Amino acid sequence: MNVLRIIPFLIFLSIALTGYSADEVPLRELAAKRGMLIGAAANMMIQRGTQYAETLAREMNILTPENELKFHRTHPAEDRYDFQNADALVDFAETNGMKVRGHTLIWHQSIPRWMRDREWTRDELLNVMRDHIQAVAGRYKGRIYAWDVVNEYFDNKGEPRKSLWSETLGSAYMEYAHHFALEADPSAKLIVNEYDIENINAKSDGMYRRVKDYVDRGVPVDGVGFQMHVLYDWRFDADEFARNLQRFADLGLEIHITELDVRIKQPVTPEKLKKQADLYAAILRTCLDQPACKVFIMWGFTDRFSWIPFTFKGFGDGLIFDRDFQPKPAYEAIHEVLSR
Ligand code: 9MR
Repeated sequence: MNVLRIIPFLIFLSIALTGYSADEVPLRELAAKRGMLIGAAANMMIQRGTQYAETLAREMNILTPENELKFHRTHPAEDRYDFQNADALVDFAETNGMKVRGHTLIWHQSIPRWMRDREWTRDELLNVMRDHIQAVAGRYKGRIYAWDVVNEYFDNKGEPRKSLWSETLGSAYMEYAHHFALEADPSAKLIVNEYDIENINAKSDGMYRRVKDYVDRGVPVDGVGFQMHVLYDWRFDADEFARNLQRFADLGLEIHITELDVRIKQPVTPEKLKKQADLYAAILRTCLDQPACKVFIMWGFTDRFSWIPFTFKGFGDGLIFDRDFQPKPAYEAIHEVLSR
């Protein structure tokens, strides 16, 4: 038999087996044409999983280290920093022509034991903050597209949340952190990252007042990060979301969707996957319609690795590739929106 004649069959077979057609234009290419960054949170599977690494590099043009830049990981002892894993993720991104979002310099979580085990004076804690930001943001100077300088600063009333940082340094601790970050890496965009601020509510109003005050007083800030950990049957109000984004854009700030996932209550059905896909598409459309919305990042990309099942019992499947790295309806929906 002529070998050439079985080539189409082999191609068909490989598509049938992998489910993925190499002809399909990757998301990152479509996003780039729209002047947008599309990405995912990534973990150390970049070193252990070929399919993991390949899918990430093929589809995304930006990544966020899911955990490896957090305080307790990079700064495990007072006099010791550890950048091994963070370096690997930043190197992986650069090797694959991807940008990196830095997550996160200061957070009320991920405080290492050495900090929790003692009391701090204001001056001491301010020094810890400055040293940490200089060390971490300084190490990656010029290589980080944007930093979530402070993560989850607000409580649900829109006031500064009680934490070691706010209780020792007062609510101005976020300003200090922004000044230190600007000093350490003048080229990184400085972002205030938060959850549950999609709608116009007390929390997003608090965010608005705070960043407007920063803009008015010249405190360095470049944008607002909308995490968006949402439910598949969330009653998404695209108009309200668009109006909310607009008020931040009107301050001259960028908008980053930073941690989107759309969790499904088990069992998963085709109807739920369709709702999930529609929601992904609608959120992306709103972002595309807003010139200030430059970044669309999901909190992972394969259902094989996600924080959701560990945190929300009975929920899962929140991402756009399934556990076997096959595109889900949500992938197709995003692909279609970006192709238009
Ligand atoms: O997905 C992250 C999970 O692996 C970590 O155990 C957890 C605690 O560090 O943080 C998760 O990521 C969170 C992110 O850093 C901030 N916004 C909420 C995310 C989900 O909890």
